[in-house]
Amino acid sequence: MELRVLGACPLDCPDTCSWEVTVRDGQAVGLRGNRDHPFTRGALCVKVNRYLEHTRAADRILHPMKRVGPKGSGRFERISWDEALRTIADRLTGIVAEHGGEAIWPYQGTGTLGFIQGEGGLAGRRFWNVLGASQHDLNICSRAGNLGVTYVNGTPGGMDPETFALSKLILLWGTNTLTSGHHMWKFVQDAKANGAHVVAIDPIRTRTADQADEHLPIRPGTDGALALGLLNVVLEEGAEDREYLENHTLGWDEFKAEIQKYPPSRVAEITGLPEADIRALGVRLAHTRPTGIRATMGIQRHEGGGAAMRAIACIPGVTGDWRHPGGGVSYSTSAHFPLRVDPRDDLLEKPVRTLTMTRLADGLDESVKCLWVYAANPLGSTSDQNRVREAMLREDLFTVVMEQFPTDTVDYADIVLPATMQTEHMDLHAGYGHMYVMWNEPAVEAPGECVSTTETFRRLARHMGLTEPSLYDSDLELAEQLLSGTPGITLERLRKEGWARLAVDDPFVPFTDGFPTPSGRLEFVSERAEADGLPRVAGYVPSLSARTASATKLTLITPASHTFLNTIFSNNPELLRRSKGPRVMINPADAEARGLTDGQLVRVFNDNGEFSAYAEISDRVKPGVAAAPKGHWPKLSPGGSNPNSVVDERDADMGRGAVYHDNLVDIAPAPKGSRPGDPSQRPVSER
Ligand SMILES: Nc1nc2c(c(=O)[nH]1)N[C@H]1C(S)=C(S)[C@@H](COP(=O)(O)OP(=O)(O)OC[C@H]3O[C@@H](n4cnc5c(=O)[nH]c(N)nc54)[C@H](O)[C@@H]3O)O[C@H]1N2
Ligand SMILES: Nc1nc2c(c(=O)[nH]1)N[C@H]1C(S)=C(S)[C@@H](COP(=O)(O)OP(=O)(O)OC[C@H]3O[C@@H](n4cnc5c(=O)[nH]c(N)nc54)[C@H](O)[C@@H]3O)O[C@H]1N2
Ligand code: SF4
Ligand SMILES: [Mo]
Repeated sequence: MELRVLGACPLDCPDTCSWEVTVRDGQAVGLRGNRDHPFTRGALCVKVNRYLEHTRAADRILHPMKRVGPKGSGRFERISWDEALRTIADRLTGIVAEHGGEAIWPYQGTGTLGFIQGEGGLAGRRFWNVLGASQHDLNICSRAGNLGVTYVNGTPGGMDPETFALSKLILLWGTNTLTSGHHMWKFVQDAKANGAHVVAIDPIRTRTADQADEHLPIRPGTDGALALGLLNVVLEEGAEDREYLENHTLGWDEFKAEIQKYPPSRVAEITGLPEADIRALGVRLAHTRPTGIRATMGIQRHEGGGAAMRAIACIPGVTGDWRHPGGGVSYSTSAHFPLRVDPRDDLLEKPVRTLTMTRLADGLDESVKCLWVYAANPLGSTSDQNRVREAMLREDLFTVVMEQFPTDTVDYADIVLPATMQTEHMDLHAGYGHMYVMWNEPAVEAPGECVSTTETFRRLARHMGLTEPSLYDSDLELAEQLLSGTPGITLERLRKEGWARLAVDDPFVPFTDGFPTPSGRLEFVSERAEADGLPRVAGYVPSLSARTASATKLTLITPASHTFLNTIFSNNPELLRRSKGPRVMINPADAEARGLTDGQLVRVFNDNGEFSAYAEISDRVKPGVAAAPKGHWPKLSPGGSNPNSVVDERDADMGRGAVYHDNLVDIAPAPKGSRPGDPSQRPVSER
């Protein structure tokens, strides 16, 4: 018998695609995008087209394991679930008794964005609250930008990406749409068919920039200055929307004074863009309504990244673009979802400390006795890899990793618990690039002894004799709780139809009833920002690379890879092959100055460490900029490290965001005799 089961892609991608699994005799035999979904419209992506293959990969972890070699060696022995849970229960009980619950760091990542199993919500958090564990601030991805936009609009939520079809000018600003969430592209194409002009603003000529009408190769970390420069031209043109400024914004006089400090000539110097191009785009912006700006996470992985998003968010306040469908700024839609997440912080006996995801190397000190990693691969994804590795070697640190695959992080675990994948568990999702609540119905039985996150915590609670009833809520009960705040979207309907649009107008025009800020207006000046120690007026804050003029150092950008999703799929042989291995793109002028040839293995280094990659000499990057995609597993890379070994563990200006695109490096030929990592050395789980 053949069944079609509706589900959703769980990965940390704005599109949260609707998918359809074909199940025959209990086996998943096909996976494809759901043609009925208004945003997905049938296509998945180059990565997730291989998801089923990935669920059956030879290196999938299928059983609980305990470490039998030194930490980091990846040598494990299969154990029973009962032994795993007993060992963990004993260790956690002992740690809580001796050091208190705060000695536990529940380090949850973005492996799945589900509200039941993953980043979005509930899995584990009630359990950790009962134990009094430290809280975990999951700020690795988008926090600085979220805050930057929120100071202005009161929420990070903005345009519905579908409304870009109605824009007449589209700025794709620090976002690589065709790689990092390509479903929005159809709406960009619709706009183009209606005569829209599309501009990509990116230090790299990405595949998105190739498809745009115009590409502005901006100097990294200077976007705030460009935003002010464009508005300077809007003022010169007398095109500011005075009625909107007067009735819907706060602090115009102060912001206007800030804008006047940035004439195009000065902005040209700061950004490295020709003054004529800045002026021309400013004139377009002045006279094209609606202008839609898509600015996503790339911009804010910088020291001044929060401020840059804040300045960009001010643009529609001046142009009045929020009046029009297709006008405004789109960063993320997640804030539009009224899902009711209750991690039950009331279960905490006393307030506990918060440990910060972007600060693993600093935070993993002697005070942490248990590191519990789930849906995360910190050894591939967090900053300052060498220091993280060192911290994870500590003998008295008890490390548990719940995983699907034998990542670098798994190699440091004391106990490994086998995790289910999306076709095997139940979940509920939002999108951060669309407006649909998504349901994922399990399609098949889990292989081996894989267990979902929620069920793992229920089993563990039972082993520890915990009596708090909400620890035992079933996945369906959790789903009901989440949906209790979404009018019109019942669980029954969602399970049947697979997705449901939020109860908002179509086209959706946000802020028609005002802004959820303290003043109810769009805030060019923000008392909240001031209280947080930030400039009162939105403006330009240069990034490290922008304020440190250096003839010898290059700014390294480490953007989304086309073939991986963070570090997921990087062990898939075909996607690894298509990635062409770890690469670093460098401008011909910079390559020549360093004696590098195309395809050569090179070292990229600074004081933090180094990684090896194949040089790709190309004018797609500006002089002074190098680009190495994120996501390669260190142990599958030449030299055993990836770009995060040179990334500083340093805060962005807001929310302690990471600075993945704001590091200074140099590049030199790799020493003779170095060779690519040998995948046969890779530890494989016992099966
Ligand atoms: N294929 C694929 N898709 C993904 C991911 C993936 O790993 N692979 N990751 C997912 C995740 S977790 C996220 S958060 C999103 C992120 O997706 P994006 O928001 O697109 O983020 P990045 O890829 O980090 O950066 C986007 C672009 O910003 C540019 N950029 C860097 N610094 C600057 C700057 O200072 N100014 C300007 N104007 N541009 C700059 C980079 O060159 C890059 O082309 O994508 C998701 N989608
Ligand atoms: N250099 C550089 N580094 C970056 C970035 C960058 O731009 N440049 N981007 C950053 C960004 S935006 C992000 S979001 C972070 C992501 O960093 P992390 O949150 O650490 O995510 P991943 O590296 O994708 O690792 C997720 C792991 O979870 C596992 N997993 C997936 N689903 C499940 C599940 O249901 N249960 C369990 N137990 N495990 C699961 C996967 O197998 C995978 O190994 O990386 C950051 N790192
Ligand atoms: S990674 Fe993004 S584009 Fe690919 S299937 Fe998942 S949600 Fe869709
Ligand atoms: Mo992310």
